[in-house]
Amino acid sequence: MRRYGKDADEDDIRNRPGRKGSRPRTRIRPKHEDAADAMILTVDRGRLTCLVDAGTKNEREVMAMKSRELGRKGVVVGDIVNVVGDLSGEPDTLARIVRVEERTSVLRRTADDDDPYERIVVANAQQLAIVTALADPEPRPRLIDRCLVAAYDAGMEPLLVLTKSDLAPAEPLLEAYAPLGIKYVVTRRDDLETEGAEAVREHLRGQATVFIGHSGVGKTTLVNALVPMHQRSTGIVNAVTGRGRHTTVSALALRLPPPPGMKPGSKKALDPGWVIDTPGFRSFGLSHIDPSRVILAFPDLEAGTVDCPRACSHDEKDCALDAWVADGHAEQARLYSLRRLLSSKEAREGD
Ligand SMILES: Nc1nc2c(ncn2[C@@H]2O[C@H](COP(=O)(O)OP(=O)(O)OP(=O)(O)O)[C@@H](O)[C@H]2O)c(=O)[nH]1
Ligand SMILES: [Mg+2]
Ligand SMILES: [Zn+2]
Repeated sequence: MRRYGKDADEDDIRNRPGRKGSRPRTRIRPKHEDAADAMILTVDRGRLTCLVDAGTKNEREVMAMKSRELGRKGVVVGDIVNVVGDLSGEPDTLARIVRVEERTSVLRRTADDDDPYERIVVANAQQLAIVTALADPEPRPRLIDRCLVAAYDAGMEPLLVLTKSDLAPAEPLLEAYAPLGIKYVVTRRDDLETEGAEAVREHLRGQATVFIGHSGVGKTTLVNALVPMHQRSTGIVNAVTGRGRHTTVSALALRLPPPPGMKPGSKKALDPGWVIDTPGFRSFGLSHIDPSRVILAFPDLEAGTVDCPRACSHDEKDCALDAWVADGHAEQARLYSLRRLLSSKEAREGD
């Protein structure tokens, strides 16, 4: 059963005692008339940083905690919430989150494929930047495939970000992903200090993009270059062990600077886009993926599924896509790519 998503708002819908049957179940809305809308920027052990009055001259960060009435409902980075209480944003104040707005997208992962516990990584983002180093650490195509499946499942647009191009060429990987037609950008650290960052920002304007990927691929390096006024620490060498240690431990949303030549505060500059840095992972569990949602990312193949058996996984003997593609209705390479993604759940991640 899905823990989140469309049905998650049940907390907000209650039967009013004594009125059963006389009225339809309604949402109890203005209980908190002084509530303000806010966006969650980061979550740190029960303390949530909220952006209040976003885009106005009163914009400020307010610390808050979940109120009891939210129950076990999670609040994650990117959530739009209602906050009440001390909204001054002064040091040592704490507001309360009383409501979470319905999410437009939810990026989920589990620790591994058998893990029943879904963790929501980020809510309401439109784009998923899958960050892969071309070397150090070596690219892991299976991991990229899994992240792609997660993006399609979440209804997010994938963007392939290939980092460390000073260490290895991007062409072999790009060739492997060409049939999928995914947007991509290739980066190197030295370039990011000059025009490289703006080239990446062009893919990010006007939407919220989550940066995910294996630890050490350079997500934070990238985000720091994209949002130069905010510097998070990147992989540093641990003085005691002498080994590399990367420091990102929680997701954080940052607003991009306005495009060059655009005055801050001008209307268009209000939504220059958001980037969300996340902690690195070793694996990306996909216990919850629905093949029928993955195929939505392959509109050219969708028509070929009408003759499939019921609940076809599109990766089985009786799947109608083989004959349909053999008849020349779509590119064979597209079907290979779809099958590769669908089987990434079963395959071991190491290859
Ligand atoms: N050679 C090279 N090194 C890079 C490049 N980008 C980042 N690095 C280095 O890679 C290391 C890891 O970078 P981070 O930005 O901390 O990686 P991360 O993906 O945020 O890692 P986690 O927070 O652990 O997930 C750092 O030492 C960076 O300086 C690049 O383009 N080329
Ligand atoms: Mg990091
Ligand atoms: Zn099928």
